[in-house]
Amino acid sequence: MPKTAIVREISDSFDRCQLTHRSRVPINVDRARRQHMGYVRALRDSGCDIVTTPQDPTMPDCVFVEDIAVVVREIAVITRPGAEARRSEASAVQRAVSAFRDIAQIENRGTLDGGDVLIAGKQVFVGLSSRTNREAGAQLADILGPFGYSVTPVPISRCLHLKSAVTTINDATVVINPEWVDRGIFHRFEQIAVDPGEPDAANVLAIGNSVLTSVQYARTRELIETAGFATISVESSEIARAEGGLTCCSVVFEA
Ligand code: CIR
Repeated sequence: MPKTAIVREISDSFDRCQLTHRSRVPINVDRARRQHMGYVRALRDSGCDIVTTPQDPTMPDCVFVEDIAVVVREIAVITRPGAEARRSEASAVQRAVSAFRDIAQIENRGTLDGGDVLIAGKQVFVGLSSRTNREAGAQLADILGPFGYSVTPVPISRCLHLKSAVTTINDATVVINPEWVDRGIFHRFEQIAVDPGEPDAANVLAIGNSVLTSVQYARTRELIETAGFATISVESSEIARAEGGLTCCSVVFEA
């Protein structure tokens, strides 16, 4: 099935991004842009059609489109990001997504970052984090329930988002950092635990038959390959300085 990936250019003000669990270090925006180009190339090589949205210099975090839209086969949900400064990112992403799906919205007083939404088949896990609240989880359940999805809340406190701690490789396999999320919640999945020296390595992006991993997490990549999955590694060190990972920079869905 052909896939579409919505991405957004890196903002001129990227070095003024939000940070929660990381300390601020200088970000080289040109290098971040080169890494982002490599990431987009990997998405294209994995079979995605790319839809690019221009950056906005007033929106430092606009590259992290994942937080703005949750897309399933039946509908797209435009979020209400937990960081107030990021709410203006929604309109451009909504325009891009509405070419593909009907749109629903998370409404005030719900706050939701797409980084907290992990979907495996019809099961949706929602991280209750510093960005995402129970109200938004309930709204998401109301929107997706009629399409047969069930929503499971997952407490998250040691990292930014649920998907900082766990991502799916397919509907039966997760990559997980058990220090950051209760692995019992994912008991029905095969679990590939990250190398303990690479806590951020659970954020991988599976597309078709490949798994995008970060160059800097070589030991976890090896564990994923040993489990039988082909990987493509991309540079994302500069993006990591903005507390972003691989899933954050795209919204991928079946066209
Ligand atoms: C933020 O704090 O909102 C951005 N600096 C990083 C967002 C990363 N997004 C994601 O993990 N889905």
